[in-house]
Amino acid sequence: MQTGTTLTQDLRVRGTDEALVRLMDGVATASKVIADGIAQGDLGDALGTAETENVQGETQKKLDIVSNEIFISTAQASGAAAGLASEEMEDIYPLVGDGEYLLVFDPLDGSSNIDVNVSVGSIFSVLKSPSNNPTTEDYLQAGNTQVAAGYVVYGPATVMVLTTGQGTHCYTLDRAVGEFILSKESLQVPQRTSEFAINASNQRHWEEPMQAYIADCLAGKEGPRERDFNMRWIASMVADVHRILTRGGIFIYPIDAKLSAKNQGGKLRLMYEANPMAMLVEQAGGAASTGRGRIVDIAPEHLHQRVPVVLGSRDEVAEVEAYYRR
Ligand code: P6P
Repeated sequence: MQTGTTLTQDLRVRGTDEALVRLMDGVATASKVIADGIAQGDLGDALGTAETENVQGETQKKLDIVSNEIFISTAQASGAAAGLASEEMEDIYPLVGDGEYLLVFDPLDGSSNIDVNVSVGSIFSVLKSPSNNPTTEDYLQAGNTQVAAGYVVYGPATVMVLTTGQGTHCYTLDRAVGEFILSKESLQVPQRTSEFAINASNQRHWEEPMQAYIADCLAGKEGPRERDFNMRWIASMVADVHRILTRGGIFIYPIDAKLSAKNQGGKLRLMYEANPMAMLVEQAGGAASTGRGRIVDIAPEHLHQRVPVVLGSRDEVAEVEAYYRR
C-alpha cells in the first residue's frame, strides 16, 4: 500500500509559509465536507433552495449557506486568517486571533448546476492582511498581490487546483485516505486554441468587438480565422476553467448591454472569481484580461465588484484584445 504526496506535504516541500499551509489545509477540510454534501445529492438534506437571497440578490441554495459556514469555521480553526470575505456575505467577516492572511472566496460557485448534477466548485484567493483588525479597504488589493489562489472542482473526481506563485498544480481527493494527493504538477495551458466558451444567448447584447470576434470564430475555415472552432459552455466557471487549464481554450464572460443597464461591470466578481482564476491561468502560462487590460492589475473599488473576463490560451486572449483595440 502506498499513497502519493499529500497537499500539506507538497506545500512544505515547496517552502510554503507554515501559516499558509494551515490555511490551505483548512480550505481542503472545508472542501471535503462540501464534496460529501454534494455527493449525497437528493438523498442528503443540503440541496434545494433556502428561503434567503445573497448580496448579489441571488436565491441561495442550502448548500451555499452551509458551504459558507464551513469555510468560516475551518479558516477560524486554522488560526492563519485575520478575516474573510465571501460572495455569500455583504460585509467582511473578522476572525479571532492574529492570523496574517485574508481569505476571499466563493464557497460554491455555479450552485444552480447542483440540482442537475453538473460539476460545481469553490474558488478562493489569499491576500496578506495589513493588520490584525483589517478594514474593508484592506481587502481591496489588486490581484497581482495575491499570495495564493485556487479552486476545488466537485466533479467525477474532486480536484483542488492551487498556486502559491510557483506554478499551478492539481491535487486529487483520495476518498479512501481522505487526503488531497498531488496528481498533476506545473499545468501548462496550450498557447493556441480553437475552442471558445461563452454564453452565446447574450450575443445581441455584446459590445461590437466581442460580436466581431465570435462571428469570425463561427465563420471557420472560410472566415478570417482560417480554421474551424469548437464551443463549450458548462455555465460553471470552475468546470469551464478546469477544462481550459487541462486542454486549452478561451473562457469569456464579457460585459453586455444588459449588465451595463444594471450598472454592473460584468457578471463575474473580481475579488473571488476573476482574480484567483487569473492567477491560476497566468501561473500556467495562459493570460487573463478584461479584453482591454490584465485582470490582476485592476485596483479594486469594492468587495463585490464585477468585471468582464477573457482568460485561457495566451494567443487567443491576445486576439480578443486586438479586436478591442481596432
Ligand atoms: P450564465 C455561475 O452562476 C456563474 O457565476 C459562473 O460559474 C458561470 O461561468 C456563469 O455564472 C454562468 O452564467 O449567464 O451562463 O448562467
